[in-house]
Amino acid sequence: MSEAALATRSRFDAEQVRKDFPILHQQVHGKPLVYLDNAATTQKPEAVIQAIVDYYRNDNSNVHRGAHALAERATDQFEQARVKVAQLLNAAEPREIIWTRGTSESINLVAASWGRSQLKAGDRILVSAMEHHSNIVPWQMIAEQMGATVEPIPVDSAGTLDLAALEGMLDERVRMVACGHVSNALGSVNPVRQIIELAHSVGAVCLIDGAQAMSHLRVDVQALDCDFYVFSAHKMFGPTGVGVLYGKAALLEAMPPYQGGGEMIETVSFSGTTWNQLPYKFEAGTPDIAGVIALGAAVDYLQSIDRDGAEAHERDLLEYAEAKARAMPGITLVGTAAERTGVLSFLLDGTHPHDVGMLLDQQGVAVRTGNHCAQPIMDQYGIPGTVRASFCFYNTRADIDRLFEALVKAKQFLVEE
Ligand code: 7TS
Repeated sequence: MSEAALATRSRFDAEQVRKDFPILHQQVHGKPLVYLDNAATTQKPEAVIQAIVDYYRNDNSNVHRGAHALAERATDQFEQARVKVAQLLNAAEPREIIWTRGTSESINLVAASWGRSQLKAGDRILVSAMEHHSNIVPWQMIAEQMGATVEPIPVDSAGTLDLAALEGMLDERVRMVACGHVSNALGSVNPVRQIIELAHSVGAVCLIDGAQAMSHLRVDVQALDCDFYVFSAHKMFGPTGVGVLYGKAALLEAMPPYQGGGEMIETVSFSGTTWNQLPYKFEAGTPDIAGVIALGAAVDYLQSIDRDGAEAHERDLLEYAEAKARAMPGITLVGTAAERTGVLSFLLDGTHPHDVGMLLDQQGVAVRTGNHCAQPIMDQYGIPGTVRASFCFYNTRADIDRLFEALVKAKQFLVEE
């Protein structure tokens, strides 16, 4: 590591940051909690929890409707959150930020609305072989309706996407390339800039699933030139039930509404209804107002920490964990791509991941086991799933020591006795 990188790392104080997350300071099964399931959902800092409480205590009201002070305060904060997310992503305009329920709904929205209006029989949709089901199934659903196909972009045994293979698959019938920024199952960081460029070279549109990227990496949608970028608030320190769809304004303008209801209309009559402008065209019904405002608080939180330091710290955690895994006999790593973040996926030879997960939990260590909703890549590797430890900047080397102490005990129990 360079001296500059070391200096940055030393500025990042994970122990101090941990104090912002009240949930981390508890015992589970009589042991201090080690939370290594951050890819499933990150924990929430006090400021985010407080934003939800403050909203319901002081400002609860519907947005964009009431002619009173509370409604005005709620609307101001709700729209301020949109501006914050637009700034975080460097979107050209706040109206390019659409609130959804999460990554899954964002992808379903694009698949249904863009897909219904743009796809025709014979069109092709490419998704990487390591996608989360949320970035496969909505495409299969719309492809079936429109007579299009969904094809996997090959991924090698290390978990690296095969860019040359993608290039070879491209032709003018490819209309959508949908790819994760970071794999939730393997931790691979995909070369999204090149993927987007390749998609554009044949006139295809590109959707990037940023669910696993937002807590680890900084994202600039204009620099990436990406058409759609989607993520969930709950995987970046915000609440569950809220997600983001970023879309280029021109694409969103051309898309029909996804759901009908209040807010998304301009005028309604039995002779014909007209749509509201962006972003409201895609926001039918009363949204999760508290959740959106709390996502705004999560963005403030992210902007307040030393991101360079956090990234260096997370790199250190992954390297430290990987070195420990390689030094422990009987561990097989799943996902060893050169570019990775946040995830150590592995098997303990001769055991089932679920049994390992249970024994870790009993020792206070929270991980996830299973196929991580990425069954195709697990099938390709011929395994039912993995044990996944997923990291955040509030984790420490001590957490990883606890993980491996617990693994040694699990191994003794499952393999050696
Ligand atoms: N895409 C990726 C890459 C994900 O990791 C997830 C959730 C989703 C989409 C769906 O997000 P949601 O908020 O709409 O549910 N991934 C995981 C996980 O790895 N463990 O639990 C949920």
